[in-house]
Amino acid sequence: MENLSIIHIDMDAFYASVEEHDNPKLKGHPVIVGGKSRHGIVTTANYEARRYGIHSAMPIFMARELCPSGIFIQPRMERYREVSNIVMDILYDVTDVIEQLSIDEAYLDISDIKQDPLYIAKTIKSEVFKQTGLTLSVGISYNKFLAKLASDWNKPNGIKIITSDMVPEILFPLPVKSVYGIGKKSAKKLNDIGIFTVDDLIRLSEEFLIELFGKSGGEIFDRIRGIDHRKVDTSRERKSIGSETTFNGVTNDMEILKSYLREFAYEIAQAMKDKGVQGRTITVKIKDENFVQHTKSKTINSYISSADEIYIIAGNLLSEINLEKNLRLIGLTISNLISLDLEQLSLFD
Ligand code: TTP
Ligand code: MG
Repeated sequence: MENLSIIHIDMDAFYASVEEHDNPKLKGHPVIVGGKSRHGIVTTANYEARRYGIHSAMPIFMARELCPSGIFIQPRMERYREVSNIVMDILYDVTDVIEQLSIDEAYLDISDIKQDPLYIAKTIKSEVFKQTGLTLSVGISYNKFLAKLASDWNKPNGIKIITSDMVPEILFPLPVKSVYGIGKKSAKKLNDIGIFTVDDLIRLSEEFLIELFGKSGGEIFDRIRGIDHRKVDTSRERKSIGSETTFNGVTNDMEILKSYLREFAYEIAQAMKDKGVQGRTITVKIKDENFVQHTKSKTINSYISSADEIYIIAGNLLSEINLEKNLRLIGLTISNLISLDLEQLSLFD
């Protein structure tokens, strides 16, 4: 059997689920997250609200007409980023070969891990649920295109494996727009010549597709046959810099914890200097004696890079963490980075 080496994960109704989790009274009601003004649009809706036909990018006023009893909430990006960081940290515990596609979506290449892919997927799901109370959907396959298709298959809270022998059965009935690389315009081009499904599309020659779409025609030709050579691209480096330590034993001694944060702050400041970046989100992460992880983040308005500034914010965050339980681990990261070079360049734009 082929190598099921790619996992794609996607959080379920992400922003809406975070809102439900933080305010359980919302559970069971249609929840719509989006800009409040008349001209605002829906960023996402929970599955209850989707039953009314509400979806991302729909104008809010239209969503209100479809579902007057809906609960409309303004996005809290900082909170979503914080949860996203926890999820990504869990993925980085599995492997470093990760490509984060958006705030709630990532590919993992698990070729080097000697565990059953299904077991890895279940571990990710249970760990994410444990640490965030949220569900996600996981797709497993032998390439990126199929893994992403798979994560969408049993949403929400799904797991789906696509093997090569399933490809015709799964791909052929799909509308052409489900194929990665076929956007709205290309779909229209195809529909105009009577091609609606992958089953229609697969009858076209590679030459014809290249004629129609240029170079990407060849990729589409391969893709609908279940072939996709794209690698999980780790070059989009994680936009954060951090350090963490697992203690030999456990501790909740504030002075000891603070001395770690001070040391991390100096390491981070040095690394930022080397890379020529500044940042404005500071996150303190801890793992308690029961292995439960907590994070506290603060985003400030201005970019900072000095060890002292980082340390002061980190210390304040630490004081907000409940230290009744002993800790096994403490970590500090800075994210929301900008490159100083880029900023200087942009002055001349
Ligand atoms: P998605 O993963 O596309 O959507 P979702 O997580 O809300 O729902 P599901 O995956 O279960 O279908 O996007 C992730 C988040 O990104 C989403 O919660 C809100 C945000 N988003 C926008 O801000 N604008 C958009 O147009 C879309 C599609 C998403
Ligand atoms: Mg999602």
